[in-house]
Amino acid sequence: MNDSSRTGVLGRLPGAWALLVAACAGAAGVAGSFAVAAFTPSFVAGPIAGLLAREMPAVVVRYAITVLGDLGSKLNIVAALAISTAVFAAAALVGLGVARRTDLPPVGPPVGGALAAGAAYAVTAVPLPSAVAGLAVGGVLAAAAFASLPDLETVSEERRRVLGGAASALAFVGGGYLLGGRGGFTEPSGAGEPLEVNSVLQAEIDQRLSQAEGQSLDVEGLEALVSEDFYEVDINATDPTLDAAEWELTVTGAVEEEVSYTYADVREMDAENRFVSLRCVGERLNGRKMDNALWTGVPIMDLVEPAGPAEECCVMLRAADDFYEEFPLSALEDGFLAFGMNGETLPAGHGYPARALIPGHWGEINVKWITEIEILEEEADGYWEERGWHGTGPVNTVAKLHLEESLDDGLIRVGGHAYAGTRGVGSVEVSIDGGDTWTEADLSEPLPGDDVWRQWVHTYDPPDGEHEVVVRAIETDGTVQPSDETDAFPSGPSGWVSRTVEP
Ligand SMILES: Nc1nc2c(c(=O)[nH]1)N[C@H]1C(S)=C(S)[C@@H](COP(=O)(O)O)O[C@H]1N2
Ligand SMILES: [Mo]
Repeated sequence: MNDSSRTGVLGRLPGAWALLVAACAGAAGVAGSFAVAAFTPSFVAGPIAGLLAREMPAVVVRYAITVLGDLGSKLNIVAALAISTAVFAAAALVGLGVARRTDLPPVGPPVGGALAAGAAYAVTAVPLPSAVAGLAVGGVLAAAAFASLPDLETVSEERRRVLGGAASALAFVGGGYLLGGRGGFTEPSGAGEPLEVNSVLQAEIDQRLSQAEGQSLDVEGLEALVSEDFYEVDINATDPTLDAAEWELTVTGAVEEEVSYTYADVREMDAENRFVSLRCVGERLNGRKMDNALWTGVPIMDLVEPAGPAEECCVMLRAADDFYEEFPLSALEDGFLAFGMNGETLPAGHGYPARALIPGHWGEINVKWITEIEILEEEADGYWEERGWHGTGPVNTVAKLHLEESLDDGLIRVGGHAYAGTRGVGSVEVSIDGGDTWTEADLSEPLPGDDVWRQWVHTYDPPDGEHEVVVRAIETDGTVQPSDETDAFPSGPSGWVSRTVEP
């Protein structure tokens, strides 16, 4: 590299080319962070996405949840990726600028890289992925410099720099995507692995899972009684990565004496298996945020009672992701602390190493990654209640319609799932004339437990032309689910699901 080309490398870079090189460096920095951290809170975009979701005005978040749904959380992640890229690109631009001003091209890559690493560390507080992000930013700047060597003469100098930057960024992004997609260099966490329990409990898990399989209606396209793909709702884009060996759950607040439990303590207690269904208050009426699993864990009061809780009011559950929800102590009394899901340790996304399950209540108080049970003497607002929601009470009853198919003989089959919390689903009724007349649907046999959904199907001979299919659940005590339709905000969706069917 001779002296004049070195000065040319970073010294006289025109604005547009510099921006392109910086953008490449920014993308490479994000890829570098992802390569090491994968999609965890150590990935630079993770905390930024969380910050965006937390600090965004409640009305924007509500719009994202109720109108955009899953698209909302995708946009949140895209925005966080864009911000991370921009921050790294800014670091790269400073590097390029310093190189130009000082007329010392070799300082560009280290300056840009160090700034990027510093920014990543400021966001994540994790050294290794931040350092790799910085190396990637510096690497692209260096590649841009290298590509401007005079032996690549057929292309103009600036274009060579951008090509060099882009080629190296592509390598970083590709490599980062592959490595990060495989979990990066994060330690295996123990989440979602076979649950080691005693043989009695294991036999019951096997028996209940096969019972659920056997009782699931044999209808293709209808999700089984144990969900294959259990929905996830989180305040953050990334799941906290907790180490069970270091995890502790503490009972605090209005108690005679604070008590803490390690994971080993919990695993030594008498455990049970329970089917519990969950439904999110923010979902659409006929949405997909309702599922069922077989959970293994301990009654939550077995952990709370030794602390001597005051008996008056309520409880705040707090979690490692800074989520917190408050509800009456009476609801906690039926609560469960789960460490297993369908025969495995909890998957990271469902609260590893442990979560609360509060039967019959909206999903949000089923706190994942739980770390603290605080007994309160006065009511307080939880995370979502501070944002205007009323999602701490019992779920609304619903019968969803997700399956609609024409059978060979001209008949039509509709089906779905019905859930009524601890009130239980007694029957499901279907109308094919917009609600004038009703017929009872076929139901799956009830699974053991008092908070479990049921499947329903109904096959009928359709009238000519378009008709309105309506479905409603009847609770075990005969109460017909209310027909009035309400939005998810603030107290959860309610109403009869209907669909126009054309034979
Ligand atoms: N720690 C923590 N717990 C949480 C949440 C969260 O964001 N953080 N989301 C809640 C909400 S809104 C719902 S609907 C349920 C969903 O549980 P799942 O993700 O296992 O389906 O978890 C609840 N528990
Ligand atoms: Mo939720």
